[in-house]
Amino acid sequence: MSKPLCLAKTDYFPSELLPVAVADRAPQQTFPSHIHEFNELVIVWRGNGLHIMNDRPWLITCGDLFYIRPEDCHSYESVNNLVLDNIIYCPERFRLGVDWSQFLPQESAAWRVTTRGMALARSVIQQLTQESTKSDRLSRQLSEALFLQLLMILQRHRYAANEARQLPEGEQLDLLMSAIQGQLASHFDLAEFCRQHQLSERALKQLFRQQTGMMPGQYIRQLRMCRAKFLLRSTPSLIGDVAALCGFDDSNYFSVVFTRETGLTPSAFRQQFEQHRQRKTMTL
Ligand code: RM4
Ligand code: NI
Repeated sequence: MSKPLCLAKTDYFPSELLPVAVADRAPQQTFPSHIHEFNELVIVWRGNGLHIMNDRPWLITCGDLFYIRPEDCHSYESVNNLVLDNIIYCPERFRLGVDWSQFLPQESAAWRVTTRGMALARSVIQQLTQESTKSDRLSRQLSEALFLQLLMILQRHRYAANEARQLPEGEQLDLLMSAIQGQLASHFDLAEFCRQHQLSERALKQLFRQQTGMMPGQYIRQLRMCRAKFLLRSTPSLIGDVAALCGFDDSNYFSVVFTRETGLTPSAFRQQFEQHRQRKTMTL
């Protein structure tokens, strides 16, 4: 096999003094196999494409992160609106007394970054983009410091692409809450939710109870009742439709549950407000 293309520092860094540069690719076109005279971090923002690294193919999309050493050989194929940033750097140009090996994985590896991590990285990269074009001493130091900050953020918010990610507890709850809210009109299956997100159902229920003082099932029932009360009061929808919007297929069963919870049947509940409204308009 012929030797792969090697990208030269002089072609990609505006000056010999600069330790870091941001090469944004919006879009990243297909690009032939190459190695580099420098190191490279690849952060994928949007779109998708096939990234081949050391003969291994990766289907990449937003949130993917690669740490690429000079000798790693990679290419981009069959790209589709792929948008990424290459943060390229030359360790021998670093001047801050930092043990960089702490912040760079030893093996070249593929990672995923959480949405929060991506947002934090984006803002540091924006600053770095500005700073890294200037070659005075302070700008070089600031670029190096920003690069260090970026590495730390990535380290904190990344997880190995091939491992199931254990969400932090706060995020587990956020995910559960938004799934519940989004599915009030249909049946919410906690066991299925836990399977999908590789969470332990028992631990999640316990966490939920600790944080809310309720069990998930109770919470869902109460949310449904709140929605039902609101709809009965503020819309002319038929009771059967209100039932369906609150996740009850059977409107008789809805009435039973509603009456048990509130002490009034759905229509009696609605009537309360109608009488109230009528009285109000009469006195006007
Ligand atoms: C290319 C491609 C390469 C990168 C250079 C700097 O478009 O992304 O991987 O090494 O830019
Ligand atoms: Ni490259």
